[in-house]
Amino acid sequence: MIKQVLKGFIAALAAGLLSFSLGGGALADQVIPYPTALQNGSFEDNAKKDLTAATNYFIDQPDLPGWSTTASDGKLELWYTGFTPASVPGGISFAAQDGSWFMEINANLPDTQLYQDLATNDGALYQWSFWHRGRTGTDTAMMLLGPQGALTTDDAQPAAPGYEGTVGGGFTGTTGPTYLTAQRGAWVQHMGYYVAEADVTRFALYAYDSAYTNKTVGNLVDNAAWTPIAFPTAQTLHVGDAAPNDSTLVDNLAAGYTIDPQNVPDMTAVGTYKITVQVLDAASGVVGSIVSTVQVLAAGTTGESLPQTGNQHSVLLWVAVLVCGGATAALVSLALSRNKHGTRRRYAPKHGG
Ligand SMILES: [Ca+2]
Repeated sequence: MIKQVLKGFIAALAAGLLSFSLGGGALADQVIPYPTALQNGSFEDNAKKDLTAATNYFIDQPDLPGWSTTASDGKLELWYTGFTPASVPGGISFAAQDGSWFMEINANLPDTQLYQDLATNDGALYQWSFWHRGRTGTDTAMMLLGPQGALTTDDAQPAAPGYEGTVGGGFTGTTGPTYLTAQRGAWVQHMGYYVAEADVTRFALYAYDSAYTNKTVGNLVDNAAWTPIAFPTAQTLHVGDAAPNDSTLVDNLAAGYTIDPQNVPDMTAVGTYKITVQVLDAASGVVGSIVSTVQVLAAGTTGESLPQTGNQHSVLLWVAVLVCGGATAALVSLALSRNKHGTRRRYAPKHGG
């Protein structure tokens, strides 16, 4: 029986590497406890969702699936469409930008962030966006993105040109690509691009300043989004091969985007080449870059890598079988390798007894 099982392993090895992949969902649920997609970006799923009064609520963090706050009291401020605050500013009705519900970034405490932690592909390009509106005048928010953990204004992301927002008359605050402004009169969308620097990224909306004396008042937000745009790849070729095709230098390219690799190797020398791949939007503007890897081996050598396939992580099983005196004797090691860059890890067979 054991001999038959070992024969099966040997047959599998002869046929090629034992390999399978985990889908993004399985990875998020079972390996990293964070989702890859932004949850509840329009705030429609909340503990008050069956109510229709045009008012606001101070709710506890667990009452808004997906979102957390840095506020020490754990409170979040939820607004229903059509809410007309009695006094601040008074007489002005605020409709949701999307659906029926929206938020103030702050509830009771200033300088707080409304955030989610998301599973990300280190090195991949993402698009972020959210809708923003002032409450009493021009409010200023920031999009903070960085590896999971406390974020500061150093993590503020620049908006793409035209997505910084607008300021009203008399505004004296700071302006610039990271200072995302919105007036009271209308919702504006802020949008930009970010290359993930870790396997878990914090997506945080930060209330930087408001037009009101009490800085917890203002910075209405709705309809936040997080979209994968392009993932880097890793591949192995040989000296003398044709230069890698552009299509092999990117994975999961979002619809409407194209790429422009910058420094493709000429395939005349052995080496590991980091290729900067510019990503362009439908208007042919460069929105960001990813870095793909091409390992060039000497002609005739055995390949060492597997190409990365989308948002999946290959799991490679290596089974070393000890052969003693011509007879298969024992299964001596089983090694499991998970490497998101797709580089195969080699395990030397262990010989013994
Ligand atoms: Ca909404």
